Amino acid sequence: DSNPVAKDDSALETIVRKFQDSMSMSKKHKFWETQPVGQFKDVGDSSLPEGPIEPPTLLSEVKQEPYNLPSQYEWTTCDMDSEETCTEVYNLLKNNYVEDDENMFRFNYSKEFLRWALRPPGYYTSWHIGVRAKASKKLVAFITGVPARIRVRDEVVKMAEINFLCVHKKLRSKRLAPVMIKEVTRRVHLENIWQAAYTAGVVLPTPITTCQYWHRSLNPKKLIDVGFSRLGARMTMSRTIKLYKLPDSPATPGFRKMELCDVPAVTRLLRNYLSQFAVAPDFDENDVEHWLLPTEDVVDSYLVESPETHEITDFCSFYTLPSSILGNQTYSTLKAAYSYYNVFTKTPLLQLMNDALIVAKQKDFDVFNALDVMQNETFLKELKFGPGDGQLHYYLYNYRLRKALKSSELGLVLL
Ligand code: MYA
Repeated sequence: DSNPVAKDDSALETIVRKFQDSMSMSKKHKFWETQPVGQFKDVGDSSLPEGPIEPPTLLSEVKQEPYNLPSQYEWTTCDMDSEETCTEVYNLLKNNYVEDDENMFRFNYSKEFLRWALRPPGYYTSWHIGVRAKASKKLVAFITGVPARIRVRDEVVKMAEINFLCVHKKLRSKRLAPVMIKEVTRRVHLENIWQAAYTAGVVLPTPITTCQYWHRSLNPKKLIDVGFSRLGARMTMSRTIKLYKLPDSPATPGFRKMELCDVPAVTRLLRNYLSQFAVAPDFDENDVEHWLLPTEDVVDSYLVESPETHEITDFCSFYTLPSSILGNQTYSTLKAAYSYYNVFTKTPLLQLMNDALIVAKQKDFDVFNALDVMQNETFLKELKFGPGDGQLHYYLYNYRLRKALKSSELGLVLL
């Protein structure tokens, strides 16, 4: 998951949000208080050790039957290979998944994206969990996990990345989400995996870090027309269009699309780069081939190959995640690119990301989004990104960190 598409932030919205977050820290979490996650009461207690909160149990002690659902509903495993099932999942999410705070936009993950996100190396079909109404067989809820190796400081931990938790709008607030979370946990445990990573726009016990979304307008007129951004003070439309204008083609010599033969070099580059962050994926060549080799309308990756030495020195990538525009006469979709993994050794990061903006513009994206993770803060303001109102909280399940990270210490981007 992630977070709402976010629009221009204002100082007042920031204050209101900080107040709401502090209120939600004092709120009771009937479900989350029972789970092995960092609890709010323990924030600041540096005597607690880093690492797993609970030890693994014997596999024979893991509950063998699924959790009980309310009697009108049944579990289903969603085979994303099936065109029919994939369409059902796509439609559930298209109509019921994450919206921004003002309900102007809703994520519209494509079917190809969902297949990519849910079928990485070593994936388990049993972790793609749906709930159907028994009578109509209609898909009404969904949650997924995919396996990942995530390094936390010096330890590489096998985890599940949990995403796409969704309950149909008509079935909200009936405590279905906790049952779904317990069921995915059970199925992850059955594979002898005891930790998980996930993100959410809501504050739960307890974020390992909180990130902010930043947005770089590529098509400012459309963004203003649909209410994604506002015309700045003392700005006209034509000045705004000029402000965000970009060159027609990338500036860096040797900048080109990543290809299959680049997988070993990109893996080395990325592994070396990610080693500086406290929490980051431990990617091998298979992971890089899956997650970073370009897939049309899903993920784009570019690199810099030195024209002299043919050495691969820099890399940038972004994924495609459109949002439906709710209730606009003229436009139905916002085409958004999301910054993914970027590595620089020779090309300045600012120049590399400016080239990423240029290719995103060539591909007709309306906006380029980035979190303030890794070294992104060093280019956001300079490249005319503006802060959004979307916060994204990162969480680990059954793994404690002594204290929260700065967003720049995080080397992990979830979809
Ligand atoms: S984040 C994206 C989440 N999806 C959306 O925002 C889409 C739109 N919203 C919905 O579909 C529903 O509102 C959802 C909640 C399904 C979110 N993460 O059933 P309820 C807690 C975790 O009455 P509903 C993503 O996909 C809430 O605090 N918990 O509520 C990552 C309360 O618990 P407590 C959440 O609104 C998901 C309880 O649920 C979230 O009908 C990671 C209320 O349940 C949330 N986003 O349904 C999941 N929202 O009383 C955790 C609400 O304690 C994975 N809640 O406060 C954990 C690791 C598992 C694997 C472990 C392996 C070892």
